[in-house]
Amino acid sequence: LAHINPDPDTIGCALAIYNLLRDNYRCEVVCLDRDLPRKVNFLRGYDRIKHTLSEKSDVIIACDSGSLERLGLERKPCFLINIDHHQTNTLYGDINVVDPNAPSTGCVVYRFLDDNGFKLNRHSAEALYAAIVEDSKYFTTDRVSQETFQITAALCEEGVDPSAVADKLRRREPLSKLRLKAHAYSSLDLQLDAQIGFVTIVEEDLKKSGAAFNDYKDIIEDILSLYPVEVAVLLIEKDVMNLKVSLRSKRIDVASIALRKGGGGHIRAAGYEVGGEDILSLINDHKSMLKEEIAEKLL
Ligand SMILES: [Mn+2]
Repeated sequence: LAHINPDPDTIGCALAIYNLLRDNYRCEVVCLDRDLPRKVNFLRGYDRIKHTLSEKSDVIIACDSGSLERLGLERKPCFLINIDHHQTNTLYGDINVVDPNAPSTGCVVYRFLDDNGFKLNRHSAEALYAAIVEDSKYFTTDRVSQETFQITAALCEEGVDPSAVADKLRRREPLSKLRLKAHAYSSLDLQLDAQIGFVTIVEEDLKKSGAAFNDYKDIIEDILSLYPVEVAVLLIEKDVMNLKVSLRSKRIDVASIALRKGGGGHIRAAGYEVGGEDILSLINDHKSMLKEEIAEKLL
């Protein structure tokens, strides 16, 4: 089971496990969100992802989700194995395999399978490789270690072709996504001597560019790439009267900020969602609130 608002890490992990079990067990791969990340559609089993949980499930293996809610579940429907790497994981499983030091849940899944004597096939290895390179931003995040390379080397031994996978992940983008980036960049609002960079995407930007909601994802990294920016904040209108806020930081803890607002995540990458009456005032309120909270931490 992958989490809602799915990314390549959660889908890659779910498909890796599915591809390993499908021949010998009755199993299915599920994501309760229909908006899947297209860039991983080359992974085996992607076209088999279901959007409802079978009521007859005996075991759920949850991948890359910090909470039951993020899976799209209100309560635990059956025995559940929680495999994750979020700092804010609520340990909601009957078995919890959680390592907040892992750069990707793909690494946690790899170790879990390896420790339990499973031999990976090429399709599982490719799915884990995609999960790891995407979540570690191609080996550039702070939790990347020697072990990350050992794991990816082991995946290559199973037949993964790194440049072929990278081409599929990074060079099949739709024009609409580039147009959405242009809209987003033009909204850039630098605050506190350009230590904070805010970008805003409203429904109209999505419509004008023809982009899908999911296409916003790389934009925030580009803002964080600016030299003086310490914290990048992306505010995006999600559904009607709903605002999704993503936070990325070079050094300060943004997970605590997101957690206080009902969200969660990692120290340097976190987010939350809020509802409200008027999207523009919601955006302005959260910008000034976040500016204050971030300013305190930047001291
Ligand atoms: Mn992840």
